[in-house]
Amino acid sequence: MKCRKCDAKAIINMRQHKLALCKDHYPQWMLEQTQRFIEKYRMFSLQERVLVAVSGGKDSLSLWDILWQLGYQADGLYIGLGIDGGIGYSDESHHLAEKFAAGRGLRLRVVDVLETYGETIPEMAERTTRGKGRPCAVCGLTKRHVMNRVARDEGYDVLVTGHNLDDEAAVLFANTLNWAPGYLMRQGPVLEARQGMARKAKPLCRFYEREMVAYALVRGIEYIYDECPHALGSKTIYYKEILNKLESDRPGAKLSFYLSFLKAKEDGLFTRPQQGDGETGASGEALHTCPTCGQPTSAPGECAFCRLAIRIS
Ligand code: Q46
Ligand code: ZN
Ligand code: ZN
Repeated sequence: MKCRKCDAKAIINMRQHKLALCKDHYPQWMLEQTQRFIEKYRMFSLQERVLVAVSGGKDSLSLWDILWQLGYQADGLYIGLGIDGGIGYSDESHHLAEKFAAGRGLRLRVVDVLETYGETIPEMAERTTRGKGRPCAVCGLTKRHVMNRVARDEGYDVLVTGHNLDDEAAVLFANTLNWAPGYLMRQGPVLEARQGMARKAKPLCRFYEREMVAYALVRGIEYIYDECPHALGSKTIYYKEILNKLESDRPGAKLSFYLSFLKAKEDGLFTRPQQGDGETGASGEALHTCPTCGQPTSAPGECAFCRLAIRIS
């Protein structure tokens, strides 16, 4: 198959866009599309300071690469979770993130959870679930807390993550199965800044996972291939498999599921219940401020993270 824009061999065929592109035109198209989404959803401007949450995986490193090429002021944030899983997962992902930043002269901020809070994520999970649960709940809570803290303390205007369309469609699917109105209301390409928290944006939310893999490969980005060992058997992976089946029968199904949701939201399908003047949390409840860390929390008193973490400093 030939590239739509020149005679060279296409490296990717995007059936949902009826578009095949070569190794030169594909990355260029990704840059143009990302810029278009940044503007369309009013994510951030060239004058704003952007913090990219970097895991060492293909999505976050590709996102950082795209923003760097587009001329945004984007620093990276790597959070050392202390996950080994027999493959040295955290060490390897940290090494790749450092290498990526050094190769482009970019600034990578690093927060090591063990150094900062005295325990790795698996240790925190072991203590709090007595070895019974997955570390993902503790991990998600910690990552959100650290990202918000660094964005606020270091004066970033926006925090961006590398969630792609497959991630967003799987989350949407889960939230729809549960009819979780608070989460549905907050899902989207941008979440505005609120009560001491930076704006959040997902510039890759309209790109398929396979498009992200192709971008990383064509740009020669070295990323960690292995998933976090704790992701195995997760519900998200199960939902992704279901959506992949749907997509293979109906190319474009995932994109249309996500875009139709955004359109329905825009048309007012989900409206916020009256809550007075205050901010509300994921389930529509009023927000309070944690007296220890100053981040918003849904109940009065310390937030879930401060209740979880042992403080060593
Ligand atoms: S890193 Fe953390 Fe994920 Fe690993 S422990 Fe679970 S939440 S699976 S995105
Ligand atoms: Zn071409
Ligand atoms: Zn707190």
